[in-house]
Amino acid sequence: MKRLLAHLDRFHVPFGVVLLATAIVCAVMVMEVDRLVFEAAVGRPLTRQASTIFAVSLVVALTLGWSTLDLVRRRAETARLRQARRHVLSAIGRGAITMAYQPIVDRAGVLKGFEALMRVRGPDGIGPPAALLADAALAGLDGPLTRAVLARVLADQDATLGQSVPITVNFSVRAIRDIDIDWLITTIAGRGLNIEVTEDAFFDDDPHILERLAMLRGAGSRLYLDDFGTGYSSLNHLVTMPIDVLKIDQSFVRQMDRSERHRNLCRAIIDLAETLDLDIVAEGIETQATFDQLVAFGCRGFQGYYIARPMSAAAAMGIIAQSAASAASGGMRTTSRNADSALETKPSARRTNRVSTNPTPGGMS
Ligand code: G
Ligand code: MN
Repeated sequence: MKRLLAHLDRFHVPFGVVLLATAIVCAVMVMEVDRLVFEAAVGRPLTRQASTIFAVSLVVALTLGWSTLDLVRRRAETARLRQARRHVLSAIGRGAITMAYQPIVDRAGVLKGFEALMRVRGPDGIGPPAALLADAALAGLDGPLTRAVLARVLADQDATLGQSVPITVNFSVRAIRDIDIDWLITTIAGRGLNIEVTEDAFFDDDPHILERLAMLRGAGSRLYLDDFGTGYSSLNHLVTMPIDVLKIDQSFVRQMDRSERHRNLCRAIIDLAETLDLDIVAEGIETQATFDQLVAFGCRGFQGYYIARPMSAAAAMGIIAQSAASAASGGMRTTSRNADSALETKPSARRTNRVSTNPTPGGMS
């Protein structure tokens, strides 16, 4: 059967032909059934020839029917894969990958860095990357896509952002597995580029992935564990894996204002990070109340629409320049134990926040 399917596939036998053959065999089978029923009804002994034809045609019809279905399924899969591949390669080829940068600040509103977020330039403007990421995963093109992202980030650093402010880049497990590790290490080392991975990077304890993550860390990248609390990792991973920073998932943070359970959960994650000597960033902060609450819990990094929306490299450059100017004029402390007074006396958080409420110049969320 496998060989028959392979032949049909190899010679690209049109479905029409396979279907026609199936139909003819089915017709023969129905005629034979009809004859057998008639013979049984009139009490005539069943002829061996009729039973044999019936049995053979039944087997052939089932085989052909099954092969047809399997062929249709496999060809649809191949077509989908080809389409995904074309989608990703053409996006890379025509330079449609662009980056948005979302600030991460400390409790005093002082800029700590940016998360680089992929965006895709299309005919209707700049859009989210979800479809492209899904197609890259399907077509096994995570590596090339991530290389294109890194190329964009490097170009943005060279053109506008510089290397004074740390930037985190998101990596899928497949990208970490597929990408040329020597190239990656040379590319990110010394450029202030950090790596954000989700918990599935540690899910199967793949020694190859862990080894690569450790190498990147050795080269100077900080390792962020993204969407913490939503993946599959066991708490054991937090102590055995090479991680520097936990990022509390935005689905928890966004519910803090409404739900005491979520507030408690966020506080517990912050305490856990503190206990394990990990840095901690909350993402998805959308309100002042959430921000204040997280400050009270001892959170150290803050990211979300309330702080600033993801923005173009040019707009991010503006924030870096403002931040450098405030630091130079002594108007900004990098550590403060009292967030409220820090916010009153330090305009940086509000200034950054103005970008969030007025996304038009560089807004790319
Ligand atoms: O989990 P990850 O870091 O990959 O999520 C980043 C995504 O979340 C980005 O696409 C970004 O636009 C979006 N995002 C960032 N901050 C906020 C926020 O405060 N609220 C919401 N709803 N989405 C946000
Ligand atoms: Mn992320």
